Amino acid sequence: MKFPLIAVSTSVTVDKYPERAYVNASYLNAVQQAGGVPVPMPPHLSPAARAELFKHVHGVLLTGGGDVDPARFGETPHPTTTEVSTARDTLEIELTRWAVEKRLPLLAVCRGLQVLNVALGGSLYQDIPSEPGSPLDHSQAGLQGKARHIPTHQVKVRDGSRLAGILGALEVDVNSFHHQAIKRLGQGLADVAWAPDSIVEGVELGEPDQFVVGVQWHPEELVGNDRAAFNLFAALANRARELS
Ligand SMILES: [Mn+2]
Repeated sequence: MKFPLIAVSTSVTVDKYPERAYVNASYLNAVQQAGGVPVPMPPHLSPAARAELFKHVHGVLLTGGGDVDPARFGETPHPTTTEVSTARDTLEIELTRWAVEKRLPLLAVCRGLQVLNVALGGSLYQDIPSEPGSPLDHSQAGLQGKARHIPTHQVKVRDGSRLAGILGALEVDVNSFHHQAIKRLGQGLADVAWAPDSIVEGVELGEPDQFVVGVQWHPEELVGNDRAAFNLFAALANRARELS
């Protein structure tokens, strides 16, 4: 039994002293529950350190967090734009392109899905209530603090998609903490899951032999009592194990 190494991107504090790199423990727990060894990769790693780590990891998990800089897809920032880190964007876009090129399995969560999309040339709605507008609350407003594991909207998954196969379901109830969403899809990405308001909630790279999957919700918070959520991490770890 091998333990694949999974690169896990981290958040960074923005405009706070001291500057910190950090990652929610739920991601680290989920990767380990699935049999992988999480390797946090903060944007503070030097190019040489990154290159060295890239050589050793077998899979990539892009985590949630602040907004991708709208300049990355040619737009000026909406007033609600929050926690933009150029260093984090750069590292994660690099990780994404590297994983795609090297055909390493990649699971992208929330902001991660947005990074994946932008790294492949796509664009984002910067603030769902403003554009495209939606009657659905994607921020779980009113459910604060420890309620991150409570699902608040449904997602429908395309039958026959890789994501449907992994989840083992065509409908899942999900938690939701995002105000951005996919607008134009990145090169080679297919949208394969949607909220009831048609916001894209899942994507995958079209090529059948490549494991690149993104979800807009937060399965890392659900793995304890949601088989479909656990299956996402298990699929990542299992695919990575084949390369370890
Ligand atoms: Mn949502």
